[in-house]
Amino acid sequence: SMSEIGRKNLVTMTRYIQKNDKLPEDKRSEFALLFSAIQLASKIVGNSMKRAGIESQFGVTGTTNVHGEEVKKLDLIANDAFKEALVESGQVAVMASEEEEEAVIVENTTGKYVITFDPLDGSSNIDANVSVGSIFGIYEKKSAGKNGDTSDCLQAGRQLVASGYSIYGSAIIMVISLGRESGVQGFTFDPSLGEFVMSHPDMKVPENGAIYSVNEGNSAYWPKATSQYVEYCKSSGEGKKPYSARYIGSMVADVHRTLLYGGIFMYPADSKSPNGKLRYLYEVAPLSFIVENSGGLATTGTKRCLDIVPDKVHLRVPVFMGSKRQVLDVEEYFKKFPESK
Ligand code: P6P
Repeated sequence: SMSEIGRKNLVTMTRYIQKNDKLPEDKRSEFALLFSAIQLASKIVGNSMKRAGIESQFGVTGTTNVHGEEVKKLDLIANDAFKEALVESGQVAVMASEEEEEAVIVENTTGKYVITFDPLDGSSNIDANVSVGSIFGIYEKKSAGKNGDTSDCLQAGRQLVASGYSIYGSAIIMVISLGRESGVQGFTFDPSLGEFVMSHPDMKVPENGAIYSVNEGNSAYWPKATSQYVEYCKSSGEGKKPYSARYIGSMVADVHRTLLYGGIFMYPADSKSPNGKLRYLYEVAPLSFIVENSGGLATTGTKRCLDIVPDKVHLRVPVFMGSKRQVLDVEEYFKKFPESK
């Protein structure tokens, strides 16, 4: 409605980026172009999600991705949407996607950025209408050549210059961080404006939370540190009450809830999956950057996630992330049972 458009102090994502004085001038315009591409891709994914049932997009294409997981049509739509929008932005030299076996080098570009992304994380939940999301990380190209190189994707999360996620639920919400000094901001898509408008300024994960989020179906395979910590979550005594269990099974939804309500999200290593399940480049590192820039922590149990230097595009790492208190407790258990990893 006209009154909407005339709304005062309308902070769109683009305005937020262009006015962010924590960023040097040249970065602001480059980031504005990058995030405009990510917003466009997110709108395309959000739309195709809403239309999926109508256009019978549900169901598999009969192909599988590098991880042997059935690929749903929406995964392909999402991957194409992100790749096309990012290349068109003119800012990207290299892309690493969950849906691409190898890093994608963008030819004939002056782009200086490297984007790692999971275009549609949690897609196994789509048919059940559970919230799913897109996750992205932004690095600066480090390789000397004119074109980017796969090595540009293999940087520690500490090197991220920005990261974020879109979550497709009752609304499309984008949560982003342009670096530690900028903190974490949330934006909600307003269809009447076609803009992502700031809705969650300066997000801070609660220092302490009473929610634990883990797939307990794997508990028979956990190392001692993990099983002892989860038992602690359920215990009461010395003023502690049992934590609530919440597990959606869609990482973006579980992490978004953890950011807002506090507590801890875990995908531990176990004897079946010695490095856990979640992938470093486009799930763990970008979300660890968000969690840490909002005052939380992210650990593998023995090492802060952002300090890991990945050696391959689809590296998996164990992850415990969320409220500082809970993550420090986990690290205590791994010190107590050092044989666990
Ligand atoms: P599990 C979804 O498939 C996903 O990649 C993440 O979004 C989610 O956190 C995890 O896997 C769930 O895995 O083994 O608990 O079903």
